[in-house]
Amino acid sequence: GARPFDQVPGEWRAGWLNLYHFWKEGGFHNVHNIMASKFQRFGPIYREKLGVYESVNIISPRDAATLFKSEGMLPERFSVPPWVAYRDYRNKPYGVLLKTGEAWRSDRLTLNKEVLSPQVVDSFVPLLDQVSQDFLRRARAQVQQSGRERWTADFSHELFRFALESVCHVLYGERLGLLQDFVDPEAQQFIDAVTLMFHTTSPMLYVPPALLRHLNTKTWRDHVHAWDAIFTQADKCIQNVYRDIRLQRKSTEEHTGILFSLLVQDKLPLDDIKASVTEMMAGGVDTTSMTLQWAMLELARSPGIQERLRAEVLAAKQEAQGDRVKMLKSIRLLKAAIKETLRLHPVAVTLQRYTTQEVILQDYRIPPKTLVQVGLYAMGRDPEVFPKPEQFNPERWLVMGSKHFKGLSFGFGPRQCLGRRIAELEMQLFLMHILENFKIETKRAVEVGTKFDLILVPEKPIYLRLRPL
Ligand code: HEM
Ligand code: 2DC
Repeated sequence: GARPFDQVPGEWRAGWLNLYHFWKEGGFHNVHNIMASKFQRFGPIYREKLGVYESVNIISPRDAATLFKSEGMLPERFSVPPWVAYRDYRNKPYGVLLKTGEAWRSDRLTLNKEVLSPQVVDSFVPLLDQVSQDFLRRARAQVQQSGRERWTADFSHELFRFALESVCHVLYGERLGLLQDFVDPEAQQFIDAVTLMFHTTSPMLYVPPALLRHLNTKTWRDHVHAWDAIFTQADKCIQNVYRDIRLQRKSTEEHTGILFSLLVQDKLPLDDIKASVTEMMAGGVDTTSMTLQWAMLELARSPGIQERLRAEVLAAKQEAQGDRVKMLKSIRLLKAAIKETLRLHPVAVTLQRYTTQEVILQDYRIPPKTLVQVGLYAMGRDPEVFPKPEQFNPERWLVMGSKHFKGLSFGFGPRQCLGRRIAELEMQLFLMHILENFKIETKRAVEVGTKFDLILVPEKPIYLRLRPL
């Protein structure tokens, strides 16, 4: 029979002491590297306890498969304590991100139809395409202004605005105008609030929700302010659409957008719609923008790969005669390049599930209700899983023998990323347009490390250059 749970390697007896060591190692910004070195030290499975939170950590695609195949109908991940604490503190309803059980499932099924299903995602293409076109216009204007036939910058702020504009266009069917010269200060505040919200989450990640309020630290107060700003701004956007419907300012044909469909369908109570739409608006800023930034850095460092992607995009364009929906069906290598970017630079350091039954991982018996984490960052850089992991090589996704549970950047199963299709389309369209029009360049030698700020982000600014073809 399999080995008992108690024999899983690791240091899991002294939770608070571990948390202290973790903190001393600069753990709050270094979770990804600490995990990778624990897999080095303990092997492909280890047990850990930080504060009151115990977990089992795994790295192999086979174990991930075992975990996800046993997750059942109502999968649950680690609920980020400060996020729960904020909602309880302000008496706000949870959206799908934090709901559990049947309540999660019924909201999620309704949302899936409007956000994730193949029938609706094609209708996002023109909305997202417009935003990419505006980014191009802006890039051309910047090139003009520079007088030097190029635009050199740290693109993170541009990409934050691009990402928020994109997600709002599909959510609300309306433009915010974030790619114009004048940017609404409230929209900029929203962007800053999301970054602050993530940044203040990580130091409180292993503190139980009830304790956070009572400790009332500066980090907690900043966190509350950040969420307040997020909810206030999202509420304004939601109210606008809601008012248009009540006043019948827009007809059903004319109006597009996820929120509109959810409101007219009337399947979810308004408060639940609001909660999940707010989560999507906030979830749509740092995730895709940081991934695009990493993607451009990787392409700038590999001019040969960039040329091959450009050739693919230009051929697709010719064949589809500019029809973007058609083009999106023949850009295999570009899609692989996005997967490859997320392998090296995942947004989520881990995926997590609570087991609902006993599972066997690495021949250990893991009891029900255990938090199991898949070390996504560590897996992406494990030479056993991805030969020569340090090489950015999109083609590996096209030739790999078995991709079984290796492409997990958006999670897995019914609890996977709700924004996945929006994110993928948004990133594909953006990169298509950039590759059609610009060369992406950088100083060849730059190495940029990773920092954990709840999501994984570049540890320092990335300077890139766009040069018209
Ligand atoms: C959940 C990754 C963009 C909204 C998740 C999860 C991951 C993830 C790994 C957890 C999945 C799991 O536990 O199996 C990413 C990546 C993105 C991205 C890599 C872009 C590069 C977005 C966008 C939105 C969004 C654009 C909003 C439109 C959400 C929501 C959940 C989620 C609401 C929770 C879903 C639930 O619990 O039912 N994402 N995400 N994400 N994401 Fe994303
Ligand atoms: C952070 O140990 C590290 O997509 C923790 O768009 C485990 C953990 C749990 C949930 C993960 C989180 C990590 C990283 C950020 C994720 C989140 C689930 C959804 C969220 C991956 C790995 C994210 C960024 C959402 C955020 C939506 C929010 C702004 C409303």
